[in-house]
Amino acid sequence: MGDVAALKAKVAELEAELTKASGAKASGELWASPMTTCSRRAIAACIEAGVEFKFVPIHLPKVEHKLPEFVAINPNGKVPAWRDSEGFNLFESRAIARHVAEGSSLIPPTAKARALMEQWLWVDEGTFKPAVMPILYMKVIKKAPLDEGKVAQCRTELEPILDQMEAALTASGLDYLACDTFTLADLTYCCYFQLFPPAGLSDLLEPRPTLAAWVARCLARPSWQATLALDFIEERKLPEDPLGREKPWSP
Ligand SMILES: N[C@@H](CCC(=O)N[C@@H](CS)C(=O)NCC(=O)O)C(=O)O
Repeated sequence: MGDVAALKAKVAELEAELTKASGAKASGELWASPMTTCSRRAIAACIEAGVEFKFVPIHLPKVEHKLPEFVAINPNGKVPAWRDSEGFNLFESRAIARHVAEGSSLIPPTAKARALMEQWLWVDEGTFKPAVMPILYMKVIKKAPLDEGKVAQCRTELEPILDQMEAALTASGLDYLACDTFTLADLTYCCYFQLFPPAGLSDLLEPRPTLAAWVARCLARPSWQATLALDFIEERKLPEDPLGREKPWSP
């Protein structure tokens, strides 16, 4: 049994080396607005995976995401979007995160852990996001008129998912959702849990201590903290701006 585990670890190590040696890691431009949940997912994935990327800040209030240059990458006119030097375009934050994560520790080494990662990514898209986003929109992102009935309904939908996460982490005894290291399964939720305090949702973590500890671990990742850092944009002045702007992101 011990031999099998050692062999699997060796296979994973060799696969990682092979990916590295073949230069399979992605590199390209990430067009995104660091203030949005979806963009933050993609930015954090790029940083965590250690890919080489040029950050192209997209100013949503200036409607830069509807410019022809942007729509050429994402016909939906929504951030984030990815383009590489070969003209490969990609949209949808989870697809971008999956692409840049290739060959990094964000993708678990075993088939079962990868399947668990997919499971939690689907839970995110299918149930967590629909339950949490209306609250985040109303209370934090757009500060739209508050519909207390909708908030209550969304909280009711969120609770069983949080219970599932608490139960899964408790049962596995692992630090993270898919395996014992931080993967896309964890990263995908950072953008929501970051906004739990301003959205008045922190009380949902109080009766779920294992989940709360996992949230704290995930949000403390240096990649996540770098994603949140506002001076991130200022530090990355573009020598050549794809949108031809003199000062990208100037207010
Ligand atoms: N499912 C897409 C959603 C993209 C999306 O809705 N982006 C928002 C920001 S989170 C956006 O660009 N909103 C501006 C708009 O719709 O005009 C993804 O994950 O990338």
